[in-house]
Amino acid sequence: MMRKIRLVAVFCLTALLCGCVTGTQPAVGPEEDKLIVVGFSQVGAESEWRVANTESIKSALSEENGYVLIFDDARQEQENQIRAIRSFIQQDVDYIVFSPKVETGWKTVLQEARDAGIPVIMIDRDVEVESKNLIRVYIGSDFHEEGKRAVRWLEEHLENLGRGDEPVRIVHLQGTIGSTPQIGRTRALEEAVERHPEWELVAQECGEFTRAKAYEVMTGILAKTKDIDVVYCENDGEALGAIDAMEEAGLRCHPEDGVIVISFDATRLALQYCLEGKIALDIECNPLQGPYVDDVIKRLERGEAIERQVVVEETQFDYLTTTQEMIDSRKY
Ligand code: GYE
Repeated sequence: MMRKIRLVAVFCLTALLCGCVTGTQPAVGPEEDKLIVVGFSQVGAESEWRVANTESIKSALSEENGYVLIFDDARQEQENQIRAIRSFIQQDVDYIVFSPKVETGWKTVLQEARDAGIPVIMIDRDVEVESKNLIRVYIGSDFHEEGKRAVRWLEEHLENLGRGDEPVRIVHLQGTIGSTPQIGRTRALEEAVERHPEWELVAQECGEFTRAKAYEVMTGILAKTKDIDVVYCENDGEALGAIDAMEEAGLRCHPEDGVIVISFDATRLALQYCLEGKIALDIECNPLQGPYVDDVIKRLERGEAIERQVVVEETQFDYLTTTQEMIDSRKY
């Protein structure tokens, strides 16, 4: 049984060392000599964002910080995630951390974790409402709010250009269909299109959160029309792929006299595009969730009350405010 692995050697050594200094005091308290075992099921490695997210979790849940981390990369397959979670349950880990590919289809396996008494911490993406009572806490972004911020910026930008009442032809590249970021970011755009009779969705297709798929999809869209004002991409990989396709087709991407490209994540490479004006706006989506997970677990270990949702801090960057210093200081 892996639960609460005892570090006997460390305990003895520390006891010995501290014993020399303090004499009669017990060297290590009963709670201080055990590592917390965490099983982490990551959805895949589809984007720069995802890679940064994985690194953040791995470095926060390190052995020096008191953890044993069992990592599993599901390579975008829900089946693999379910299998990994079952194996974590079998190994009787202390906590399960996971980022689900989509919101649906988790009820049975989450119930199994609940029956085994293992708290589940969701990161990045959430599960559908009916499974929410089976998870302890969700750490991530408010994706609908991210989308609303993008739309507000676009409204103001068009106003500033004096194009507030003109027709706006929008191409929408969506992320993995059914994932929380896709649902929230899509909803915000669709609500805005409803509000603005002059806005038209000329295409809405899935770019799977990858540069390659977005390039392919955008190339197909451009074969049908090049009359495009805005491309709303649900992550940076998609924005880069869409820009590749547009430039190849002879279109200029620029917020003032070209196609206005909107993106999410704010990775270093995409911000470089923002600095050049190829991306007009990049809404930050913070992948550095490791410290949040560590904090939540430590608080649960101390028996403290935890809120159901922990929203990570985020900002946004546009072509006018992004600087090289900001890009250089990015961690991802
Ligand atoms: O925006 C994208 C990644 O779930 C928030 O997934 C995450 C999204 C992120 O592949 O780059």
